[in-house]
Amino acid sequence: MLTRDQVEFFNTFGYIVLPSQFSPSEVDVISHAFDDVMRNHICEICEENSFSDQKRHSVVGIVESKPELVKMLIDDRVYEPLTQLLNPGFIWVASDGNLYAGDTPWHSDKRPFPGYTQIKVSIYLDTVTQDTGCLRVIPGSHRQPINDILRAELLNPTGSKTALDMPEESYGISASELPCVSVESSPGDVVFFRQEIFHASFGGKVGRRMFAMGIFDRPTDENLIDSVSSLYTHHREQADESIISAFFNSDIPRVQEIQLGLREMGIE
Ligand SMILES: O=C(O)CCC(=O)C(=O)O
Repeated sequence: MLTRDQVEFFNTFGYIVLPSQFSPSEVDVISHAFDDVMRNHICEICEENSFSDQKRHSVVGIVESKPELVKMLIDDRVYEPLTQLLNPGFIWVASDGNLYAGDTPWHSDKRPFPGYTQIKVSIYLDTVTQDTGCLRVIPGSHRQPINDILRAELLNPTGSKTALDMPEESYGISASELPCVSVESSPGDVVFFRQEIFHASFGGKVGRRMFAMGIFDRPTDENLIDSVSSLYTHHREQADESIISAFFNSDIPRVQEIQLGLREMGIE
C-alpha cells in the first residue's frame, strides 16, 4: 500500500518509483518470461522477430501472454497502489514489451482530460540511471496549463510528432539538458507514472529492456468512452487475438475486475 504522502506526491508530480518491490529470484522469473516473448513474437514496429539494434522492438500484449507477468499485475505490490491512484472501476488498456534502440524524445503518451487519470506501470529489467536511459519526467507536466505550454514548445507545430531538436530552438539547450527528474530504476523496482506527463530517455544502452501496462480510470464521459474504446481496440488489433481474448475471459478475479468496465463500455 502507498502512504497518503506517496499518493499526494503522485497526484502532484505525476510519477512515483517503488524500489525493490520484487526480489532477485522473482525478477529472474519475470525477466525470463519477458525474454521468451521478445524472442518469439513479431514486433509491431519493425515487423521482424529479431531485434535489429536500429529501431525500438515492441510487442503488444506481452503481459497478457504470460501467466508469470499476469501474476505480477495482480500482485498486491502492483495492484494495490493502482486502487489508490485510480478511481474504483479502473480498467485495463494494454501492455507492451520493449527493447529500446536509442534515445526517446520528449513526448507525452496521452492528452490530459480534467479529472481523468491514465497510468503507465513500467518495469525496467536493466538498471537505468540518468545517463543510461532511465525515464526522465518533467514533474507536474501531466497537469494543465503546463501540459499545453510544453506541448506547444517541445513538440513540432502539428503536435503529432515529437522533435528532438525543439529544446534547442526554444531554449538554446539540447533535449537532454531540459530540466527534469531522472526516475532511476533497478530490476525489482516498479515505476508508476501519468501517461499525460512529458517524458523522455537519454543515453540508454541498445537493447535495454522494459515492459509496461496501461491502466486507466473508467471513462464516464461519452467522448472519452469512444476514445478509450478505440485505443483499446487499436492495441488489441496489434496483439495476438487468441491471447487477448483468453485474458479478457480470464477467471482470475482481479483480471476480471479490471475488465468489467471494458465490458460495460461494450467491448467483447
Ligand atoms: O524508456 C524509454 O526510453 C521511454 C519510455 C517511454 O517513452 C514510455 O514508457 O512511454
